[in-house]
Amino acid sequence: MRTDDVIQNKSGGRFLKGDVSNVVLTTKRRNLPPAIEEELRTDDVIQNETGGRFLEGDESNVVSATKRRDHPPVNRHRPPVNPLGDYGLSDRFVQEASCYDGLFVGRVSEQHRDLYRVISELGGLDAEVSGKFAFSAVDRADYPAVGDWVMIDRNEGVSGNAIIHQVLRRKSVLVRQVSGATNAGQVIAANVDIIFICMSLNADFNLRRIERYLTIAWDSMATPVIVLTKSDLCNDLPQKLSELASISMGVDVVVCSSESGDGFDAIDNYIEHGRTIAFVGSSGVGKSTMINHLMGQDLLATKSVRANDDKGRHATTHRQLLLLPNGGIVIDTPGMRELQIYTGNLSKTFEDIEEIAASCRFSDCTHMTEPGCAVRKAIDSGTLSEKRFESYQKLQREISYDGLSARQLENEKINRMFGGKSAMKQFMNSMKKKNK
Ligand SMILES: Nc1nc2c(ncn2[C@@H]2O[C@H](COP(=O)(O)OP(=O)(O)O)[C@@H](O)[C@H]2O)c(=O)[nH]1
Ligand SMILES: [Mg+2]
Ligand SMILES: [Zn+2]
Repeated sequence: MRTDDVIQNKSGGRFLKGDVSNVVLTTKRRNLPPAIEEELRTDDVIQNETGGRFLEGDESNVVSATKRRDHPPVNRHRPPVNPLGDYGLSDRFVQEASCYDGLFVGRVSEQHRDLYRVISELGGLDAEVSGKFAFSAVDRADYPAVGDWVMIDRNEGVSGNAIIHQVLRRKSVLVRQVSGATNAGQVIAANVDIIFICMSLNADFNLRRIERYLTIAWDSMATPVIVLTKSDLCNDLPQKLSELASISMGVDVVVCSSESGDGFDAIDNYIEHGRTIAFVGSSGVGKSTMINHLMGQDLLATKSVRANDDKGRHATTHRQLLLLPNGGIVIDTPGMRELQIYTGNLSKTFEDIEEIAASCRFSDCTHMTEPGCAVRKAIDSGTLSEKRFESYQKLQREISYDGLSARQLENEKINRMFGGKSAMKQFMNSMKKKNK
């Protein structure tokens, strides 16, 4: 901490007292991990000054601006609009960003291997992570992903790539397991509010796949919506919808066609200024076509589908974040051939099964051969589909941590952190010595 920071901090504290935005800040701080808490403390005034700049034009500002009227007027010389507000920069990120003196906040809009496209207040920049960042990254998931808010060293595209120094805490993150690797998560998109789980109403329609997507969606902290595409190609919609109803508890379902334009009124209801929607689903279901429709132009490449085969080849090759002309943000993703689950929230997706299982005679029933198994009974009587139960079991096995006992979980954590128990003991001992 530099000495001028301290002085700023002291005088800043006085200002903050009368400022309502401080109340928000104090409340928010409680949820911050210790490391960030530490950083915040030294930077109160910067919060007040640069933080204010971002607030203008931000939707969350509407509330605080009203509150502020009975307080000293805020700086009138701030730019009247905040372009990053359109990209979803909310109070939460403004507060965190203001901890980084001398850096600028931006949102990752594209990723091409190690090169990122970042939208800053003054426009788009090519960027890469700093050496220090790369060195301290433990996991692939620590790296910036599309949708992330990052701190960069410049605001304009002068002299080479901008340098990304920090990824701000994600409010939601959509992760999938990288094929082959154990426990290596790949971030599909970050800071997403709504996930459109897209599935076409012809050959692609598959309930088990929707369960898969729902499971990672619920775990991401974003809200899933099931979007059934290509309704123009479907002639048994009622049948499909009733099948879907058995697995989509509590999730909105929208039926649409980019061909006829049907259902886009319903899609529009989810679009809102500053809100981010990620489109996920198999390749060829029509994600990019939908986004083009919403953009009002053929911005994204789409692939024509071969006759009698709705697979289509990959047209979307990378994830991309776009601003819709009337507000709202969308993220297009390439189709994922195999969607493995990194972590997932099965309880939400399979609420029905867990409810039935609650009346099994044994609380640790595996629903295989135990007497008094309510799940088996439900399957036998036809109230629960065997297929759905199998899907539940399969996903349960895939999820690396779920289903492990508390002790196994603890061991798993130790393995991840230290590489094993003896390594942990060594580490503990060396810490003890140091503290003497
Ligand atoms: N019949 C029909 N075809 C569609 C519709 N939406 C997309 N397609 C076609 O499906 C193919 C794949 O679409 P695309 O947007 O590239 O799928 P993505 O891989 O999910 O992005 C393209 O040939 C589109 O023209 C639709 O609503 N109806
Ligand atoms: Mg596409
Ligand atoms: Zn049971």
